[in-house]
Amino acid sequence: MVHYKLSYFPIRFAGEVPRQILAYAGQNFEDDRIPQSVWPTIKSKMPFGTLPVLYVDGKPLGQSHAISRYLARQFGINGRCPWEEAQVNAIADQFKDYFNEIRTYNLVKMGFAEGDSEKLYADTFLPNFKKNFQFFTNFLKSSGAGFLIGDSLTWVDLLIAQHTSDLLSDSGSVFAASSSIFDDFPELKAHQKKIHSIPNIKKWIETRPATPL
Ligand SMILES: N[C@@H](CCC(=O)N[C@@H](CS)C(=O)NCC(=O)O)C(=O)O
Repeated sequence: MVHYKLSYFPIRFAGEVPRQILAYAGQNFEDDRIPQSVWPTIKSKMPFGTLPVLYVDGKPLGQSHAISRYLARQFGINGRCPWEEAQVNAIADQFKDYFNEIRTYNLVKMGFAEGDSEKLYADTFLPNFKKNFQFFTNFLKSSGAGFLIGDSLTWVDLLIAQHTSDLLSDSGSVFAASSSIFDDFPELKAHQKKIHSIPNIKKWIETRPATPL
């Protein structure tokens, strides 16, 4: 049997989707949560000097989206054909662009940078949130099955649903925003409920360590 170890900091953020894919697949895996105090001693041993890193029978793989794609392909949630795979990749890349656009806001919310979080919320977060959630809504409408791509779960459903959940703060997130921002995006709210009701995902969310981000 393959041994999976997912090393990341003791937060959800970039480690959470790989963990959820493994949980969805019913895989036993080592949920390795590295304290900040230990990080400087092991940073240089990582493929890109960052976390998360997935170890597959001891072999390391860096970059969160590469990890998610690899695991999703192993467990059948990477899209059902090359076209769907490409669409899944497009959403993942767009999400990365969105996160780059709101990076300063996120850094301030996480306490890693100084700044006026209310101004950043209004000027940086909100316009980018609206722009991107409209894109995601278009994909949901086009699928018609409650998933972003095709008529079954893909890993980008986990990616977007966790972000929605963080914004809605049903997991006590530092990223909690006013729930009224979803007034124009009811499809995304319904999507989050649907994805987080999948039995293995629901169980994971109920039993994972509670963290603020
Ligand atoms: N593009 C990379 C970014 C990785 C990254 O920046 N990880 C952060 C945590 S979210 C990290 O390792 N920070 C510690 C450091 O750079 O020393 C990915 O998605 O895996």
